[in-house]
Amino acid sequence: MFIMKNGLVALLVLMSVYFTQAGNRIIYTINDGWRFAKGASFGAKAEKFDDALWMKVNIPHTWNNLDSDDEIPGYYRGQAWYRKSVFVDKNKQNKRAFIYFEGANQETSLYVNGKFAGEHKGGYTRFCFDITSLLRFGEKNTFAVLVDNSHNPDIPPLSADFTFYGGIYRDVYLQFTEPVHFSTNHYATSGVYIRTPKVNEDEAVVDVTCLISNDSDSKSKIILENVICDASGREVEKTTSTLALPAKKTVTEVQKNIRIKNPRLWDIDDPHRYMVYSRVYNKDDFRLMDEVVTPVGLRWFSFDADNGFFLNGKHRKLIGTCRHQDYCKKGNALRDEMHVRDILLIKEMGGNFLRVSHYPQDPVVMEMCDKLGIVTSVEIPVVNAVTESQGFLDNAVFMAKEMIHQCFNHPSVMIWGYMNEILLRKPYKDKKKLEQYYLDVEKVARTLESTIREEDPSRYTMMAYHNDPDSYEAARLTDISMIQGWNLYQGWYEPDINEFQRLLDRAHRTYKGKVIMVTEYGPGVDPRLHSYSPERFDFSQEYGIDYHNHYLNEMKKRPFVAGSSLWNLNDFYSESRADAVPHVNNKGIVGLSREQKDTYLFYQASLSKAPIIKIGNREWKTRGGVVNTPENMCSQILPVFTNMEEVELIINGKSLGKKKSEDCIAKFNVPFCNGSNTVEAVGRQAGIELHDLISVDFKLIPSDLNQHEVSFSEMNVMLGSPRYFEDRKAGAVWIPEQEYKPGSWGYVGGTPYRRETGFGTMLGSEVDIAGTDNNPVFQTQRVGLEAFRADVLDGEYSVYLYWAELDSDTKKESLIYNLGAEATHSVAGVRCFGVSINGVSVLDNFSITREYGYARAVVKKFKVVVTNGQGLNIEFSRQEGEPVLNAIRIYKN
Ligand code: GCB
Ligand code: CA
Repeated sequence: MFIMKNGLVALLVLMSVYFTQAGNRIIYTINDGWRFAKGASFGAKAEKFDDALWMKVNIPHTWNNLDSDDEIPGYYRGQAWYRKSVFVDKNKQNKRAFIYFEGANQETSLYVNGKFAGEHKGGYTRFCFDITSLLRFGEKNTFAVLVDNSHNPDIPPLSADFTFYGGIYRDVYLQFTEPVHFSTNHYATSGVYIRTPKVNEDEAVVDVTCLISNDSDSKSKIILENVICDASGREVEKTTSTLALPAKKTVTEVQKNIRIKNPRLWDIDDPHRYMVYSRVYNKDDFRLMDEVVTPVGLRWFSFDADNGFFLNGKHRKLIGTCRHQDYCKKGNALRDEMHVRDILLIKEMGGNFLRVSHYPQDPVVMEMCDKLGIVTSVEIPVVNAVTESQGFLDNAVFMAKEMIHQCFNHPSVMIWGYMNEILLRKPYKDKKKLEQYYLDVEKVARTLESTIREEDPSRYTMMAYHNDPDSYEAARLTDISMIQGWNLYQGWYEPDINEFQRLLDRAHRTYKGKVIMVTEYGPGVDPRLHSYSPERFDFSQEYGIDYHNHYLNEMKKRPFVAGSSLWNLNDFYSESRADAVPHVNNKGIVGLSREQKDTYLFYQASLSKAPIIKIGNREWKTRGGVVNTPENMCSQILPVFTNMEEVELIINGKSLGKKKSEDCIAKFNVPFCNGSNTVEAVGRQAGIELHDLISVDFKLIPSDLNQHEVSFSEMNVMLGSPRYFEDRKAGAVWIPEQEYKPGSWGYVGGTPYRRETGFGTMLGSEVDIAGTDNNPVFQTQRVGLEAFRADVLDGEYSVYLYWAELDSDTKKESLIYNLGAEATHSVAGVRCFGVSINGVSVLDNFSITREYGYARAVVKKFKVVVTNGQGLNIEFSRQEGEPVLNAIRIYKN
């Protein structure tokens, strides 16, 4: 029929249909509808097994995503099983069949129809098994997968500040090919590797290495073709060679010196990707047997110890983030789209660098970095410590090889990393043993370094240290990698923020010839916390800005700092952490659900080339404060983040005038009224006008409780605290304490609770408070207070008193992730006190620990009738130790 109309076209159409069916590999995910059960399940690998009562899950899946919600310390680390019946149709009968796991943490064994198919160690790299001989075609097949995330001393990481989620948490695929195909058994890559030994503006030289397997019983003659196309799909170069493939053998063929004239380079601002179509044809009938497509970016780059990073001959300061594969309530089991969004966030922020930390991540992450022009470093998860065993070394080396081969073709990758803060956990105090341990760490480092350089001499190597240069020198680790990465937290874990730049200068002076990057820096920021007197470790958004502003400025001043990756793009779970949000590391510039903190907006304004204007505090939607203007409003500072010179701010239709921005921040004193407020920022520059608009629900709390302009309905006050806290689940506003004055409200007597740390005393506590998701309400306290008074009008009130004992009964608790420094908690002893409200004793001989123990949230609600203009007077009487109060809520009924 076709031939009658147009013979040639019809023939082409028929041929291409035939080719796609016969030649192209078939690959699809089998993510959905697995049966899952935790625990060692006897017989679960068998073909016939009753899993009908098992939970149904979809991959990506982890069994630890909700473990941080409960109070039970730790998370499930052990075995679990996944089972699924998979129908494979008859058409695939004569093909080779493979299964790919993009990642499963951390030891995996697969059984197909009851038979062992393969196993893999390590949680962050891809693996593939040939299952051809185990499959039944035209029938259902049983896949049973055993995954185990138990601690294994031979598999990195041993310990780290993140949760080692167990599960098949990345995509699983089935793949079918002809018996002659690009190899699948070389570190589970596509079997095609692309090198660009020479690239400049005039010419690029490309070498394509192809591994081709002949799984059939007879020898085969093939034509290998590599076609390079530009981004528009136009063919640029093409090479072919004829090969003889012996039966049951894999052959490596390198097509060398493919020249591209005037190449369009891969660059940060123009990340142009060529595509290489590698094809295998049957020599006899020109039938397409297999095809693989690989991106190639043509670029050259170098790092210089004094002048930093150069891409395609141009100096570029690398500025970006680290990232964990982690999301609110999902753990590490993220869908592709979620990974993609994260990389977009970096690009939209103006970032040009991603430290893929602390392990290789989903393939789409790397693909996005290629597409968006984000330079990357990728590393294996050798973190905190090593095991002195051959097994550990072998696994680490294997992981490095997997990483290199699996990420090899990504133009964005320019650095391979392999150790992070490896001396953070020193297993020995004994000097001799420690020296022996150092020798072993050094051996692991040197072996990894030489492995990486051998596998890929085209890129740089990097190791990341924490601020303990003496130890790294003692272990002879400072000279091994080509780049030194420094993870620096001065002004966070350590008190003096200015130490940061001194340490940088010291490193530059001391380690001559070494390229220096700041691989981590960052403060904890709980997006719900604000403070107008920000200080270290208060987790406020405002301290976050001060810290990042300081670091960014100091790095910009130093050309020898080749680049930086702030810690971290996103908040992430770390089971053993106790911070403002329990089990969560809050150093993200976006939250667990990707809400943008002020720190993100600050970077966006600082790094973006296009004009940008963003009102800060935009996630602080329910805001509050005490009346402090003659017009009965509350004036609070509001930052606007912008790279425009001048901003005008308009509140509820009234202009507050213009302000110049400094370090991309313009701060306004904004008078908020009770209820809903609209805030608009306007930037004008060179003919453009940009607007940003937010709305704020403001809860005004009167200072003078006897006036009628602003009536009192409720107040939530955190004692011993200068912070503001938004309880997002209740839409409630918590405000700082103030001292009582007649006619108003506040505390009488006492001092804010401070804790001892290795670096002096700090406000509040950082222990996790059990029984609440509002840690900050309980983590500060007023010690030795005599009373809390509020001169409210007559009426009925609910008074809620909030307590948590912050003094533990054990003297010393080493913080888990304070980079070595030790913190102490003072001993509570016996604390007993009485509480009376308006002269009536409501609690006597009250001991928090006797009834509730240490660090548990306690809220007691009292109904109180206020008459005769007496107001509220809550008095605390000392019985043993000092009385305390953590917070108070007064609510008019
Ligand atoms: C570090 C670690 C990182 C931690 C971070 C922190 O130096 O490399 O894994 O999460 O500090 O927040 O303490
Ligand atoms: Ca994926």
